[in-house]
Amino acid sequence: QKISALQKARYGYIPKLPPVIQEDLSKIQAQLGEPTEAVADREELKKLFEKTYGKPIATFSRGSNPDASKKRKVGVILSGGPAPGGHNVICGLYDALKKANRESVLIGFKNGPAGILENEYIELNDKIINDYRNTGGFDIIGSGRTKIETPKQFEQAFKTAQEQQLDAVVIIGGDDSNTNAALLAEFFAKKGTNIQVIGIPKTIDGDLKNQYIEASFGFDTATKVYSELIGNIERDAISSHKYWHFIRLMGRSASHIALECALQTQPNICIISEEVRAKNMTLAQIVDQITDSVVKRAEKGYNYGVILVPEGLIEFIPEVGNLIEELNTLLAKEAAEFEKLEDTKAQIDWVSSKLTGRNKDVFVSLPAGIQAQLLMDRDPHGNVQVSRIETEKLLIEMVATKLKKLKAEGKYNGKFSAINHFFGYEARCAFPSNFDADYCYALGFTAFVLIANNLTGYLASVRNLSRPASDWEAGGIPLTMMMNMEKRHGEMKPVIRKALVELDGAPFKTFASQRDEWAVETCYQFPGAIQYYGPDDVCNQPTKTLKLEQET
Ligand code: FBP
Repeated sequence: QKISALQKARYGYIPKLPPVIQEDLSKIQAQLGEPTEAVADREELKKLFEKTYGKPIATFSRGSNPDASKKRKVGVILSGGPAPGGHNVICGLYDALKKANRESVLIGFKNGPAGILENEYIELNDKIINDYRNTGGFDIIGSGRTKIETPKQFEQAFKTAQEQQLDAVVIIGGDDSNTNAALLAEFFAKKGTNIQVIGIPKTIDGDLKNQYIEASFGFDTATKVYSELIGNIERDAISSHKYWHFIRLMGRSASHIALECALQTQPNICIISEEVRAKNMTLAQIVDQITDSVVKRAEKGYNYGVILVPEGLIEFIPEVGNLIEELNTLLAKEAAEFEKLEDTKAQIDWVSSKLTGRNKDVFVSLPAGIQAQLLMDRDPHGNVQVSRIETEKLLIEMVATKLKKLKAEGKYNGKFSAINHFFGYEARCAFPSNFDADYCYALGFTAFVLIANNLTGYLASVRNLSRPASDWEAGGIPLTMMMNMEKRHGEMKPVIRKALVELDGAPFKTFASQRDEWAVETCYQFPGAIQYYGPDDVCNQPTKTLKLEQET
């Protein structure tokens, strides 16, 4: 198989590690702090996680851990959407395992959590690992969105772990997959076994973070790729002066991706879903905000612009959010009846007849295309598949209608020609930036050190990320500490709390302090493509979000 010149060059890249984990592994000891508490719903969670609730935070320091060199067998799972750097997590885990004991074995469960349920796996070896170092994608073993949920599935996972004689399972996933990791750790502990479960914070969405987990891997690379593309479109806009570009960006719920891209590219408008919810904005108000910028720019002779729309927006508009909540419960409860309906039209009619009050009015007022998209299958975690709802088209349609009205009233005299884009899958498998390559390799190593210190129910953590890797600190955060109870499929479930954009945080405030100017003037910035080789300020910079968060 022929490989590209860049892939060949990236094989030679040596990821940087935090100093403490560069040590001889038998000299790294986990230091345990005080017991911890969950972010909310502590009593319910204590009952659900009898064995694993409230563990202390773990940090690493020089000491003695003769157990590290024990021969081990570990299984690894890639879960959910791909994120750049996943291969390096596996490489880091493999290298650490083999460094501690050459006889140890790493198996990769195939195609996500389904792999452990069905005992489908491959044994990883030097050849396979070397072929995937510093590459994007999750194709080394494949990924999937199966949820380990039912008692039968937990038993199946346990059976596989026992048959395989695993010492530990490492789950590389987002908030939902790490919720699974916490449940599995508890299940194994209740079974009286020592099989450990360690999670790794993955997702381009950037919403698996908190005081201790500074970033999920993949966010850095994905936002750099999207920002490159947005910058290129901005340059096209100022070259040809023809179009308003409406760009929807992946990120499911939170607007971290849109905000980071806005900070990098300074578009005319970037909608932040969390602000829409906080201000209880209606769809009509969002349309007014965009229209206002279009009108003002037209007065200056700029009949072009760039608008960023986070894909989660639709759920955060309070009136649409309420509608989606009622729809989720309705579709979960009356799934059998819904499935019998012949076509989309029948589904829309049936749903319209079942909805109540204001939700019904909102649903009926939406274009048929969006109505149909709102009824599409939920993912296995019960979430609406927002990546398939074309909010940017909805906004274009509504802005165009509003501008027509203003034109008729003599309040607008420009030209509005809009183009819609969706940037999502383009970035999830990019070659990881140096930051993600280093961070992920360090997370893989960290997972091993947690295992070697007999810990279970932890998320690997590497901190101090806005500083050079020589200042990074590795450790583990108990999974139950990040959990609360939320409604899923109409039922209350334990889940890791998603981190949304904080409106009093530095990234949002920095954006908000400049956006009025961006809305009217042309202040675009062109970040260009990710650079892997060159000066530090070009190729070794973390995201603006991380820098701003850590400066304050
Ligand atoms: P994860 O949370 O699994 O990392 O996935 C993130 C994501 O890329 C979201 O941004 C997007 O909404 C979703 O996956 C798309 O899912 P799918 O890959 O199933 O189309």
